[in-house]
Amino acid sequence: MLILTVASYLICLVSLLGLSAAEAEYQFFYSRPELYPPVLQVDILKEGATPGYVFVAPHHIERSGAAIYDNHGNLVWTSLSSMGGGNMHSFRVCQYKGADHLCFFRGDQWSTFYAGEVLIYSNELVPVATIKAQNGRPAIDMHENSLVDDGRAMIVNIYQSERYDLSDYGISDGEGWVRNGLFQKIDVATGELLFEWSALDHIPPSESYVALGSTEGVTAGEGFDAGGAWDYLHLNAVDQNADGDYLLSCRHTQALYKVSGQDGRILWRLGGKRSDFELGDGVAFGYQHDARWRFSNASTDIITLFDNASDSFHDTALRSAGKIIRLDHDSTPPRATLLAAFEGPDGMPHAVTQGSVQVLGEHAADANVTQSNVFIGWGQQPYVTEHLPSGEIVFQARLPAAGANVYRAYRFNFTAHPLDSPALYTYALDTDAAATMFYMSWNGATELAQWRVYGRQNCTADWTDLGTVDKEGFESVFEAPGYWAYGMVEALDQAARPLGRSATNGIRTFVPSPALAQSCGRIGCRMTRLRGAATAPSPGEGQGQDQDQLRGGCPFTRDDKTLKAGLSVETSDVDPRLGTFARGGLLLFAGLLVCLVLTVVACYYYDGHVPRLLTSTSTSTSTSHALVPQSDPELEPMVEWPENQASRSHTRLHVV
Ligand SMILES: *[C@@H]1O[C@H](CO)[C@@H](O)[C@H](O)[C@H]1NC(C)=O
Ligand SMILES: *[C@@H]1O[C@H](CO)[C@@H](O)[C@H](O)[C@H]1NC(C)=O
Ligand SMILES: *[C@@H]1O[C@H](CO)[C@@H](O)[C@H](O)[C@H]1NC(C)=O
Ligand SMILES: *[C@@H]1O[C@H](CO)[C@@H](O)[C@H](O)[C@H]1NC(C)=O
Ligand SMILES: CC(=O)N[C@H]1CO[C@H](CO)[C@@H](O)[C@@H]1O
Repeated sequence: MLILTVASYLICLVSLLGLSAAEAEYQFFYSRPELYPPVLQVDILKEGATPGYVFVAPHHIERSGAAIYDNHGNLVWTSLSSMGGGNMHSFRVCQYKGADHLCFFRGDQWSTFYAGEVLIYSNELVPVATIKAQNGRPAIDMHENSLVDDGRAMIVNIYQSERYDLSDYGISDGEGWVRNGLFQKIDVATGELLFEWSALDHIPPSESYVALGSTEGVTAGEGFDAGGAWDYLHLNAVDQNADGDYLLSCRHTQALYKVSGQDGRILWRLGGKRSDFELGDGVAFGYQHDARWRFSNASTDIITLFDNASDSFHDTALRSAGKIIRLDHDSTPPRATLLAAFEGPDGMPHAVTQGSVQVLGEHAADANVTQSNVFIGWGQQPYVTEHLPSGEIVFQARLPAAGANVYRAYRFNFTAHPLDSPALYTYALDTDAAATMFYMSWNGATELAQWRVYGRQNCTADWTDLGTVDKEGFESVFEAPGYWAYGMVEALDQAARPLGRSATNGIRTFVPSPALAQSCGRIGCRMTRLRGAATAPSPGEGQGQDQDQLRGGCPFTRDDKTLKAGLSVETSDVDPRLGTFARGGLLLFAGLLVCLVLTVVACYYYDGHVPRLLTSTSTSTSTSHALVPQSDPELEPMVEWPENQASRSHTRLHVV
């Protein structure tokens, strides 16, 4: 017996060691089990990092969507709640109607481009504007969307397959096809098209470095049909300056172009086969992204771009980099000079596709831009970094979810007042229980600082104030002494002003039956799949009817607004310090519960059933741009992912 016990504890220890090596990819919340968002792992946070949230929209993962995290990796908001998931890109704060809004692209992927629309959300986290392509063009592509003209107009890009005479390139027994790059400037309020530009009118296919039918630059296309049109240009960024001219980045010609806002003429080319500039040391770039104007006067432009690879910047190691480049138009010939280059984390592979460069702080748009911190998204490598002007990394985080890509990443401050309400889950082991557990969260509520917790024994009783607990991460936990049949929580801001409440009829506390209780502890019940009991029993006809019990929730009543200033409550004599004390106990108990579960799993292992828990946790999903539309994870049958949860059951450890 003793040997068995010792053995099981040893197994437990070994399992724990193995598990701590495996990284959590997704996180589980008791109050919002349907969210299951990806983890943002923060590896470096040093003095000098700019306050503000991290905005990312990871894609090519099981739970793609837009998300906001804080500097410690705590989830602040995920789209998986209100608008679902799917492919979203360039998720960021934008200035619309003079106030902070959220802007992002949403759509489906086809080959190397997308078809979708651009959405603007208010700080109540609801949609207020949708931008669609105009002028009979195909749907908007994901590569660019930016608000200009004080938020009145949006620049978007479009990929359009067009017939093109490719006989010079070897296609003469039928029509040839080229993928054109267009951009439009659209009035947000009216949808009116203000400006349109089409690359095939100005940039010939001969400027391309990505030969027809080759696989350079991901995929070039064969040129035989509309679907396989030659992606000779790959327009991936459009920026507008104060004069109303445009800066374009074209990945497959490896060049930037200045385009006249008057007549669409190309005013100059930087890089590529026909550069108008002499390139100084380290300027040369290739397959670049996110080109932006930072400062301009009559003689000078300062621009930033994300260079996936520089052939000349570094002699020993070819690495992706964010670059700040100065263009001197008055020198002869015009000159491009590298002012700064920011390299990614040590050991990070090249970011072959995607990527972004954001300049932070007061010098972001003046001639002293090189005195600024720079925030970089590493595209195909799911890293984000913030650099001091010296290049030193003061913030570094990554998304461990298998397959994660982030097209563009940003840092912003943002204040949101979500239109929805806080979520709550309450649990007690039995109705004589020593404690009732409260798990609460409010997706996107940036002003939330504290929770006030209420309980009652029946639907007509007054709510009893059980105490308050500080917000901790996305989901907070409160352990109330005694059994409470119904729970409710109220969100409070820094000044203890009420912001909103969970369901005002109360959440019925989950109490396991005596049979189920054997698999439960003080803080909750064991996850069935963790035990390996994967085959569902088939109950006979009518079985269970005698034991069935309805949950018995209180009828919904509309929230009485007059109560907003304060609830009519009884006060309990609960010692508020119990909360902290209880959390310590909670951790200890969680550890023991985990050990117990692991022991059980280990027993299965020795039985010859190799449970997923002990096998590799890197369940890989598609990692590169697929050639088919990406399915929307939100439409996958929900029964699918708890299974995946089991294969990543270590994520459960993350939350307790
Ligand atoms: C433009 O700005 C640069 C950088 O500050 C400065 O050196 C140059 O003199 C300015 N040129 C004009 C024409 O103002
Ligand atoms: C840029 O920095 C220089 C030297 O520190 C300073 O004299 C100048 O005023 C700064 N310009 C701006 C626009 O901040
Ligand atoms: C966020 O606000 C703080 C305080 O005002 C400021 O120091 C910081 O630069 C802001 N962060 C960003 C990304 O703008
Ligand atoms: C509801 O609870 C209150 C306070 O605990 C109690 O006084 C009252 O009798 C209960 N009502 C019913 C119908 O059980
Ligand atoms: C160093 C590096 O990663 N270079 C890559 C940049 O992107 C092009 C196109 O995908 C690749 O061919 C390079 O190898």
